[in-house]
Amino acid sequence: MTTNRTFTMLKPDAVEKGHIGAILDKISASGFKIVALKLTQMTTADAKEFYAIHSERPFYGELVEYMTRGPIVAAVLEKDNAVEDFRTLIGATNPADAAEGTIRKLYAASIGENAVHGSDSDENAAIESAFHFAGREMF
Ligand code: IDP
Ligand code: MG
Repeated sequence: MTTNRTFTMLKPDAVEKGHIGAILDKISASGFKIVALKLTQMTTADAKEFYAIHSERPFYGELVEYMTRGPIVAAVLEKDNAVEDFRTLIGATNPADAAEGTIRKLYAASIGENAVHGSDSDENAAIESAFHFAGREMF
């Protein structure tokens, strides 16, 4: 996996509120190329596995419930310095702490329902992309 890619999900709250187009537009306008894209829904087993690193945290059950309650948009994005630049674009986990103009500041309701996911490392970007996409679905 090249190091100029990251993985994102537009989470169920963002999809429910009709923000798919606006968020994808902002991502594109910020210089990211979409190289994989789908509307999908995670099963409970999927969400437990995807967020296994958080299994001991008090919010794990709530997180799995939230992430499985409706469809998400999964995408792989390409740009120089993709992982770090995308984390900057989405803003802090808690939208109350997110910088002005970030996706979470604009579209997230709370620390739990925070509209969007962004990988935290090149290694996790590759793992998370492969979790959601077959090789032939990534361009
Ligand atoms: P990140 O998404 O900014 O990387 P993480 O700490 O990796 O944040 O947490 C993963 C996800 O778990 C968050 O995006 C959010 O949906 C949820 N989460 C994190 N902290 C809390 C919390 O304190 N309460 C409820 N949900 C949380
Ligand atoms: Mg994280």
